[in-house]
Amino acid sequence: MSDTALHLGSGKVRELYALDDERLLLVASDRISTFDVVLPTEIPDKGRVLTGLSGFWFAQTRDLVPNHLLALRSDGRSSECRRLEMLPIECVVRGYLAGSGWKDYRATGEVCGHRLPDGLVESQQLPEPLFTPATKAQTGHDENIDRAAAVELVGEQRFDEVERVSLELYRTVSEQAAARGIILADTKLEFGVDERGRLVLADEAFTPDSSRFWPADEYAPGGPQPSFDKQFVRDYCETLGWDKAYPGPELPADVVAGTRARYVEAFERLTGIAFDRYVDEPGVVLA
Ligand code: Q0Z
Repeated sequence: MSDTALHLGSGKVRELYALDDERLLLVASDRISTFDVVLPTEIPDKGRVLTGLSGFWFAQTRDLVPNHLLALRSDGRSSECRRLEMLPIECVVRGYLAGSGWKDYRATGEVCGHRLPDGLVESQQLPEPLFTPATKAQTGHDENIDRAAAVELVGEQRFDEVERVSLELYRTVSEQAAARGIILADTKLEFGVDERGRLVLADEAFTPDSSRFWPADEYAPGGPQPSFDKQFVRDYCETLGWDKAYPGPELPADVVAGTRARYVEAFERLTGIAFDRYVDEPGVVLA
C-alpha cells in the first residue's frame, strides 16, 4: 500500500484511500459476506479475483464508456482510480428476474415502474434487459426507484445517458459471458462525472460481488438459482441453523477451498486468462 494514503472509508469487503486530490486507491480484501454478514474466515485470493475481473471488464468496455481505472498495483488487489463526483444512484440492469426484482414483480407486477407480462417465474429471462435504478443506502438495503425518482436525483439528460450506457454494457458483457457458459443475470454499476462533466464508469464492474453470475448448464427457471461463487458458503451456513445475525460462523477448510476454486473458475472462464498469470502480472487483464 502507498505509505501516505489517507483512509476514506470501508465497505463490507473493501477499503478506500485517497492517494492525492485526483486519485483514489481501492483495495479489495479477501473478506466474504453472506446473508449480509461478513464472515470471520477469509477466502484466499478473492480480492485479487474481483480486482482482476473489474480491470478486465474496464479494458473490454473502454470503447463504450471511459472508466476510472488508472493502474492495477502489483499486489493484484489494489486499483488506482481517478477521483470522480459520484452519481447518487446505483445503476442496475436486469436480464433475469431475481432478488428484489423478483420480489417487486411478485408484489406489484412491476419493477422500477416497468410493467411486465403476467405469469413470469422466478429467475426467468426478461423479454428485454431492464434498467432498474436504486438509491444508495448508507446502511441497510438499496431501494428500487422509478424513472421519475432517479431523474430527481441526477437530472433527465444524465438519466437518459446512464440508462443507455448501462444497457449497452450489460448487452456486451452478458454476450461475452454467455459464450463462456455463464449467465449474467443482473449487475449493479456505479458512475461518476469527471471535471469536464463526462460520464465515467467507476467502482467495481461485473464482479461476482456486484453481479449475479449463474452457471448456464444448471439454469432452471421457476426458483432461485445457485450462485456461481457463494453457493458452498450459503449451503454450509444453511446446515448450521445460524440465525444470519452477527457474528457469522467460521468456515471449514473444505468450504474455503471449494469457494476459492469457484472464484478462480469464474475469473478464468470469463477472462480466458489463467489466474496464476494474473497473480504474476496483473496488467495482463488490461492488454
Ligand atoms: C467509491 C466504496 C470502497 C468504501 C466512493 N472513482 C471514485 N471517485 C470517487 N469516489 C469513489 C470512486 Cl470509486 C467511491 N465508493 C464505494 C469503495 C470502500 C466505499 F472500497 N465510494
